[in-house]
Amino acid sequence: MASASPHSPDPDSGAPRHFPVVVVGAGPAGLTVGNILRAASVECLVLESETREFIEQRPRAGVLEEWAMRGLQRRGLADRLLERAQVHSECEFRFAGERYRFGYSELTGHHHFVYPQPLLVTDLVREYADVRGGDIRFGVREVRLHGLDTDRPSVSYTRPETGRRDVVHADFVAGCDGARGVTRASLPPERVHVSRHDYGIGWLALLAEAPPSNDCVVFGIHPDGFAGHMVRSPEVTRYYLECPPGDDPDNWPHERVWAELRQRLAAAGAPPLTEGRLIEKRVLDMHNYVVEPMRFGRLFLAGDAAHLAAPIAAKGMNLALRDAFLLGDGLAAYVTKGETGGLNRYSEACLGRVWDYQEFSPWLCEVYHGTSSGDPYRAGTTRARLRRVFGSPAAATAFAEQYLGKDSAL
Ligand code: RFL
Repeated sequence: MASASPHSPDPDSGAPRHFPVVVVGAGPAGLTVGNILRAASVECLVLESETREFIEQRPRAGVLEEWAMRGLQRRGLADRLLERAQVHSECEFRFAGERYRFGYSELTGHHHFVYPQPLLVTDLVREYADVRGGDIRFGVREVRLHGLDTDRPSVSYTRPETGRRDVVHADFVAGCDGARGVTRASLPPERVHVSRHDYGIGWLALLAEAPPSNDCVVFGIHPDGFAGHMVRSPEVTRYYLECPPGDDPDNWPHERVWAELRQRLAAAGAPPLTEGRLIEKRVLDMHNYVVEPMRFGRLFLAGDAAHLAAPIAAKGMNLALRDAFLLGDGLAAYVTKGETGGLNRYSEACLGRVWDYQEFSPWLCEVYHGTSSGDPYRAGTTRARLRRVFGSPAAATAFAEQYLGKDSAL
């Protein structure tokens, strides 16, 4: 624990404590909400099931949209990001043995920022716990939510050190515990609607201890299956390979991975792939979902807890940050000034953008996978989409706007 609320009893006394906000989950969403609240001098408690070391190293996303970076910057959360992130302005499609550069910054004036998620989480934890004096408990077990539709909800959890069960009272609970958390599961099924889309494909997600093999992101569209090359850092590169859903990563030994990557990313004049040890190899279950509304009583869901976007268009962390900006600002305005507007509008304000990105994801997924589907009709429509993006300035600009994410002043 980093600090105790001055208004609460001794945390070890066993007496229930009260926080205006309890945040479940210390990912990008939960830590951003916590940081916004601490900047407004609102007491909050963040509960995280993993250790600090674990969350600071968990590899995942890497691409931040420009509005998300600016939103972090406005809240004093982007100093290290701005020093260390790579700024990208192009991506590359490879198909039929050719390379096609797509300069999205030239079309829109906006960029992508490449900053690995573990670095962002490290920055956010440091700022929340060490700089802004926020209260955070790592390694908690069996988190349970109670009385969400009352004015006095509470959260109980088991402390890792003692095995003791603690109860904290709250005015609000922020459910930021990701796709496998408990907060979404606490919603009464009859009060929410969950929409789901399964892509029917798998992706082998790889991290290679190797420098990038190209100066930008590459999408390899190939009859044998999609392959992706994602820049992460000068030492580590993320790759993806389309595979059957539910495939076993053990079916993909080092030699097979690199042979498939070379084959699917091949194009005239392309630099050779720089191979390296594979430090992560997992098969992703490619699906999306959206929970509506994102609020139930005193519980507000944010990030992957509320909506999932398979990493096809690199949107998940960006959406998690957008929710967190809206929720953090809404909670701070309510607790410090009694303003209810932000919280009342929260779910609707988030869901517009969520559905916008959800719509783009299957569209792009079809561009990646139509050629390898074995269906000549889907392969034909994929070629038509690519021809349009590279042949029509209007289509190129529309694609660039969706790929980069809409600009917004959050
Ligand atoms: P997170 O990051 O999953 O954080 C949730 C936190 O809650 C904790 N937790 C609990 N804590 C207490 N009690 C419980 N019962 C709990 N259950 C879970 C977890 O340990 C964790 O610390 O959710 P958040 O904050 O909503 O952030 C979402 C993003 O992490 C996610 O959308 C992105 O990683 C998705 N994603 C990408 N998004 C992008 O915007 N750009 C990308 O380039 C990108 N690449 C990716 C990705 C996701 C990937 N995977 C692993 C699916 C690449 C990959 C491979």
